[in-house]
Amino acid sequence: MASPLSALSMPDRMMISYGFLLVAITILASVAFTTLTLLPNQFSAFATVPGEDGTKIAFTSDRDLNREIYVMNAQDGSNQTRLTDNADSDEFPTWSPDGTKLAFTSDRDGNREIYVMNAQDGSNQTNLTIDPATDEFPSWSPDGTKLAFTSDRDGNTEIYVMNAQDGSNQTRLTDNADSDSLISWSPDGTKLAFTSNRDGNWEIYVMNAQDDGSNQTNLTMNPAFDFDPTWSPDGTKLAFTSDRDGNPEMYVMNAQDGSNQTNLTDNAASDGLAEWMHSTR
Ligand SMILES: [Ca+2]
Ligand SMILES: [Ca+2]
Ligand SMILES: [Ca+2]
Ligand SMILES: [Ca+2]
Repeated sequence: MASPLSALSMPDRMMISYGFLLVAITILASVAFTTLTLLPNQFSAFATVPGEDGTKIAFTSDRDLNREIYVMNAQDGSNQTRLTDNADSDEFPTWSPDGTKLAFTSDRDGNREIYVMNAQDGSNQTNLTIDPATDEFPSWSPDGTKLAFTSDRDGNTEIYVMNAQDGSNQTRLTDNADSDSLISWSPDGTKLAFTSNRDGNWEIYVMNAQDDGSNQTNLTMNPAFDFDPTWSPDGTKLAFTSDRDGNPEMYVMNAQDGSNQTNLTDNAASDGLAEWMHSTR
């Protein structure tokens, strides 16, 4: 494993200007550039994901000498409980929509796989992917029945879906020689937004989630670095990060056709890595 900085092929200006967002950028970049990176030791706890009802946070820590997944009470950090316990890296926990399960990545079986476990106590840790390639970054469908993920099992980073219950029906949705990653489900579960460099630079795409990835459409169509889409709760808009105006800014656009791409932050500092507030929680 290389260090994060040396492993990343992200343009230097992005790495320098993001500063405090380095940790998140490192995670994103490890997807976008199919490079697995180890985060610096000083980031002992670097990944947080709120539970469905907002009362718990799952996170990753190396406090017990290697990366394990923990949960704690979101309000005050009490009841920090380790859910995984093995000598290899367990990380990137993400809550199922009903808050009962956590999907995560682990290399305990010799390569990166996607696991699920019961969020309550870490029981039933199950390897869903079982493939010698690098399988990572699981993303739950809104109804909790499917997990989208990335894998390089077919030679480069592609997006796949599988049944969340048992890993059956692992289906490739993208098929090209470049990288496809950073998946975001539309709120109704019918579409996936993602980032790809198939057209020569990083762009935001959407595709149908339910019929093997049809209608893959480039929404941004801009020579700059456009990445990390996230849907509005009503499914009509996508927020994303772009450096088209000289430094990373937060943009929104219409999810249907990429129209009305608007810079929301518009300042000299670095802005990005958005998460849209859920209107129904
Ligand atoms: Ca571990
Ligand atoms: Ca694997
Ligand atoms: Ca690809
Ligand atoms: Ca672009």
